[in-house]
Amino acid sequence: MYLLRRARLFYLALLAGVSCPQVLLWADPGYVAQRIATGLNQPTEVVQAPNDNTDLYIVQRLQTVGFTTTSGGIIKYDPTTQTSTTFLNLSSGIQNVQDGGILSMAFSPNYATNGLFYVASLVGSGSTTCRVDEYKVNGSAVSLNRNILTYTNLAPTHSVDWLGFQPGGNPNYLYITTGDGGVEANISGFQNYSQNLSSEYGKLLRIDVAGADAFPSDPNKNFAIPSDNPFVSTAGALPEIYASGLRNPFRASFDRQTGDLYIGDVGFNNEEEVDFLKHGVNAGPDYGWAKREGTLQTPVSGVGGAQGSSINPIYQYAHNGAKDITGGFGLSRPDLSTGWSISLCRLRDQPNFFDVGFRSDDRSFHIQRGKWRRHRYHFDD
Ligand SMILES: [Ca+2]
Repeated sequence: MYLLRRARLFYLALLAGVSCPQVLLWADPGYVAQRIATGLNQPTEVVQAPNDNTDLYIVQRLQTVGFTTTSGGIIKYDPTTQTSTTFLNLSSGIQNVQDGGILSMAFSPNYATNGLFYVASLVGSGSTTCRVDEYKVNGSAVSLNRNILTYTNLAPTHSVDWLGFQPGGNPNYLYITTGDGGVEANISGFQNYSQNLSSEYGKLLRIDVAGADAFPSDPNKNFAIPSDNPFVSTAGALPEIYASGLRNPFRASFDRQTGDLYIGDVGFNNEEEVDFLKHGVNAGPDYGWAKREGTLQTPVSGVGGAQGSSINPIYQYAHNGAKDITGGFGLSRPDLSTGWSISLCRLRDQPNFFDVGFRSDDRSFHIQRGKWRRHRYHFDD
C-alpha cells in the first residue's frame, strides 16, 4: 500500500540543466509535476527554515561563476514568485574534486531567535578536510560564527554527509552522518573504521552545539556531549558517536511527527540501503558496514563477516553501476493510514546529486540532475 497515492501533493521539480527530462517518473494519480527552477549546479539538498513556509534553501555543492567552478553556495528561493537570492556563497577552500563542496545544511530549531544555521562541507586541497561550521544571520548579513568540527578524510568522498536536528527533540543536539573515509573495501590496506568506535568515520554523531566545549584543548572539536549518548562511558570510544557501521550515509531524514530517523546509506558493490533508528532508542546501533552490505556479507576476504549484533536495513535494493541512494525522506502519515512511508531515489549517472523531501505543509519538493528513478516503500511499524 502506498500511503501517498491519495495525497494531492504539489510536486516541485527543481531541475538543473536542459538535458534533464521534464516529464517526471511520478506516475501515480494525484500528483502534479511542475518545474519551478532551472540552472542549478549539483544541488545536494533543499531545506526550510523553521517557521518559514515561503522560502526553500537550496544547497549547491558547487557554483559556477563565469568559467570557474570553485564555489559552493546556498540559494534562498521563493518557488511561488520564482525569485532567488544568494543566501551564502562559499569560495574558500572549495575544490571541484569528487564530493568536494557544500554537502548539507541545517537550521537551528531556534533559528528565528538565534539566527544560527550549520553547514557541512568538504574543502581544502584535494578536498579531504571535513568541516561543520556554525553561521549566524544578523539582519541581511550572514557570517561564519565558529567551527564546530574539523577532521581529515582519507579521500575526497564518503565524507561528512548530512546535518539535522530532531523535530521535537533537544534543539541543541545536532546529528551528523559521516562516511567511512573514502577508501574502497576491496583496496589493499582498507581498514574497517565504520566498526571502530575510536574513529569518526562511518558514524552517526550526536553533539550539543550550545553547551560548553568538552574538548577545550582540541581546536577541531568545539561542542558538548549529550550525557545520554550511548558511548560516553565506553573506554576508547568517541563520546559523540550515536550509531556506527555506516558507509556513505549521504542523506538522512527525521520523520517530523515521530522523531524516527531514516538513513540512506550508499552501497558498495551490490546493495543500497535504508537504515532506521527509532526515536528514543539510544543503544548505539551498528548498521553493519563494512562486515555487511545490506543483508549480505561483504564479499571481500578479511572484510566481510557474520551479522552478529549488527542491524539489517529496513529496506535495500540492488544497484547496477552507479545508482546510489542520495535522497530520501522518512514520512509518516497517520491521517492517511497506519504505518510509515519513505521515498527513495537513486541515480543512473554520476556525478549527480539530488535530494527529495517534503515541506512542512506536506508539499513535496525534489531536486535532481540527470536521470532518476523514484521508489516508495511502505512497512509496518
Ligand atoms: Ca575544542
